[in-house]
Amino acid sequence: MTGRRDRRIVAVIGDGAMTGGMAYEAMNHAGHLGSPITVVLNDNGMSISQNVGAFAGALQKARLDPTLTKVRHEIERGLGLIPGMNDLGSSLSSATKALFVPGQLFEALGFAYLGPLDGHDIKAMRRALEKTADSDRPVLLHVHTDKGRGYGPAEEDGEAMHGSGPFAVESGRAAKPAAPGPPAYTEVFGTALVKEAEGDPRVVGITAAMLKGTGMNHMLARFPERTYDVGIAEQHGVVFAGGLAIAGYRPVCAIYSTFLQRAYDPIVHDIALQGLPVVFAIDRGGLVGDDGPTHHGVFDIAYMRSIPGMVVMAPMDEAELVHMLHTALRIDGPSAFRYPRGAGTGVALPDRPEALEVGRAQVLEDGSRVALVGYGYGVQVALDAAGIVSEELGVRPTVVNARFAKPIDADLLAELSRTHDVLVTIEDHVLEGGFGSAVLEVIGDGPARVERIGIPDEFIQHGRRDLLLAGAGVTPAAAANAALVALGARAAR
Ligand SMILES: Cc1ncc(C[n+]2csc(CCOP(=O)(O)OP(=O)(O)O)c2C)c(N)n1
Repeated sequence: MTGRRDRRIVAVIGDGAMTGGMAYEAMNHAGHLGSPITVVLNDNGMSISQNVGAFAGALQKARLDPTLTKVRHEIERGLGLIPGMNDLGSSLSSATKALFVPGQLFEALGFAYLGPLDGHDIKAMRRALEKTADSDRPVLLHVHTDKGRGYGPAEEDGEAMHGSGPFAVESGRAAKPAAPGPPAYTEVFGTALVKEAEGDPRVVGITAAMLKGTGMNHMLARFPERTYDVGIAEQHGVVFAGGLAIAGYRPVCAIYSTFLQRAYDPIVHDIALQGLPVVFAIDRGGLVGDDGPTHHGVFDIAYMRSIPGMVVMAPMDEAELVHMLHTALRIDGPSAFRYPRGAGTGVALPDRPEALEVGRAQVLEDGSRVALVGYGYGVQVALDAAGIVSEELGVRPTVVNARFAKPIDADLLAELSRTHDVLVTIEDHVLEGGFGSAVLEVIGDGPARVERIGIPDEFIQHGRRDLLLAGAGVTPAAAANAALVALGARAAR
């Protein structure tokens, strides 16, 4: 027999995480295998915001039920007396079990259910964990905790403190008050969506447990009946959007780039294959900074543009984000636009959104020899790189806002390739399969030479966004250098 069998596996899951389907897939499997695993359900009633869903509702009811509190105390006392969890299962009368619906669900999945216990009672927790260690079958230990327990400001506002920047310990307030500046892309999206929804009753918003994070809180405040938080269930959220689209709605799914990865299959099968007009507002496209490798959104161009019929775009600034949402809602099929974390560029927002011509790039500066073609955030890099190139070369380069990765503006790219010596693509996305790859597919054979600026084929760690971008070589200096070296105007370093 290989593998270690002398250890008991303990998995800890939050009640928020329990809204994701994979939790049930795993429990269904463990219950079938009968594996002696302990699952600790850390139930604090909170996801990032208040937890949502029918199951969360049942947990909440259990939390408030005084009879249950009494039963819980009896269970805790009983724990000291009963040698194995198997016995415990049968020692609870069916009437007691019926009091607790979530418990029944776990029992049906093959788990012995134990709880709810006070997760802050260390002694009771130790006893419970020791007891479950003796059991020869799966056990679910349900514990109640308070989010932020032990630290006043976090107890008061668990949501705000879920993921915080540096703060003053005494007050819990941000160490540095937010500097006034341009609004975040997320906020611009949230308010633009409300405006679109005001003009079109078919528009509905969907978020997966990220109401504030995606700006969908604006939609919830204005149109609660047209806003859906599906929980940490991106896969379901996308299929749900498909259903709404079939029913004649115009669903807008606002999901972070990294979290949308787990909905890839429904995007392909349930949306694109059906040609449904679902809009994917992909927030946190690019490197996100401090949240690190799990949260960088650097694969979405590749995974979206490989899908037939998908329109894939990225705005160069927050004003264009407003236009792209408007454009997406007018496309008779699936579409997506990605935008970065953080503040916009500070441009004025349009009074009236316009529908962009699908598949058309925008020439921002008409120059020669070098064409800097940016996609999304890459356009800002291209604009700055243009200054460096023109200073060193004495010639103004062309700067293009690509807008679309799919359908890509093949006509313009072919013309740029004919009329320039070097074309540099710039994106904050992995080079493999990204925007630059799309350009190579169209004009890889020349005549212009194509250089690509983007994130290398490795996982990027956490850190300040500007430092990470510099480390990855997605900077004006790197883009200008690529152009100048390719032209022979600078020696390769
Ligand atoms: C797939 C996915 N979707 C959304 C998020 C964002 N997210 C991070 S923590 C969190 C809430 C988790 O709540 P819970 O599991 O109850 O843990 P708690 O923080 O309350 O202990 C969410 C929605 C994520 N990390 N992953």
